[in-house]
Amino acid sequence: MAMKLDQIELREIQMPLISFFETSFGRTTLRRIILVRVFSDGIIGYGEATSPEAPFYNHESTGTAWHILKDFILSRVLHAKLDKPEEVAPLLRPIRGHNMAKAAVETALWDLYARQRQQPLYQLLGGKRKFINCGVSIGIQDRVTELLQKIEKELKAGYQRIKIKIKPGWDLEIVKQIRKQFPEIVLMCDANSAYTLDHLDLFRRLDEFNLLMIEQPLAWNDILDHIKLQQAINTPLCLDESILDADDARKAIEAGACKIINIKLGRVGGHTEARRVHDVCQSHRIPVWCGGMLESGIGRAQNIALSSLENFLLPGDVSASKRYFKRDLIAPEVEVDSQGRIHLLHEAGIGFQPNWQRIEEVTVRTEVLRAN
Ligand code: OSB
Ligand code: MG
Repeated sequence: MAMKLDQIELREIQMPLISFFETSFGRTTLRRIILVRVFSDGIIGYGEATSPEAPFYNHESTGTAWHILKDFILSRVLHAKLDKPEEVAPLLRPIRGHNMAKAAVETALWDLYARQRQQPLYQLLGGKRKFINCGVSIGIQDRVTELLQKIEKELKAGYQRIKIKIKPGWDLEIVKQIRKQFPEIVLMCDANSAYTLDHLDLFRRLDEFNLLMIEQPLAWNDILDHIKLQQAINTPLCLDESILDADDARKAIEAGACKIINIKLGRVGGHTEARRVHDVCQSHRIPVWCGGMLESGIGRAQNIALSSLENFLLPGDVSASKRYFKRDLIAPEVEVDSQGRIHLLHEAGIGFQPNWQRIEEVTVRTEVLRAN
């Protein structure tokens, strides 16, 4: 059995963010992240549950992911006879939803599989890129002057695209001020479902500001109203929260609900489904980009591998470790070059080595399940 597991370990780590990250659904200051390790014959694979601390982005949280992993996922995976990581998603299909919990194990098994073969994960996934193009996501600030300063700093660092978070009361006027100071930059905004069709007039006015796209303006589980909104404006809509698998992507595209899709490993349940979403989009000529969930280095490295696929045609939200944490959990830390690019590493698996001493320091609880 290619992937006979000896042991699976869950670990909750806690790391403060360098500065708070605020979206339309709230402010994050401390990340509570679950790391997964899968052990097979001396080789270890690493994954991360990207669930946020509270269920305000989707229904998942650090607590629910821990529960679903510990009580339902670990034993199923530990006792399954798996040959390939593609078999993990079908094995976990009876568990409804909880894609972020599932993806933590699924991506760890992809890392393990790649390390067993001594091949970079990105190559096993079919990625061809030598580097990935990076943008940044900048949260809601207390004052617009602070936002303008942050944008300036990220542009100087080389990032290729600026995304700002919007919510009612922090939208049109903010975009206006950004455009006044930075008329030409590649700019987009992400609403995290803060609006309804009652705000149609606002979106018509945003149309004048040459935004690359507007991400998830309407409800987290909606397709129909996004179709209506996309018909009413020129700016491309991008779906994030609403797309949970390749079939959702196909339906949204066929219906005209969006022109771009954000792919997140956690939201779709891992690499196998992420690649399916990528392929469906590619066959419809819909560009994709890789979203982020304020990941530690482990999840960040997984995102980099995914982003190497061909149809990741737009800069993603995968950026340098130092934007989030004083010290990351991997060596080397993720860095971006002066042109806003992250270069793929050629080591086996996710390419980065976990910094074990650092991981121990930030661990707050551990759960281990052993075979026999
Ligand atoms: O919607 O893309 C989002 C962070 C937390 C929850 C949702 C989102 C985000 C981001 C940050 O935009 C992306 C990142 O830099 O990791
Ligand atoms: Mg988003």
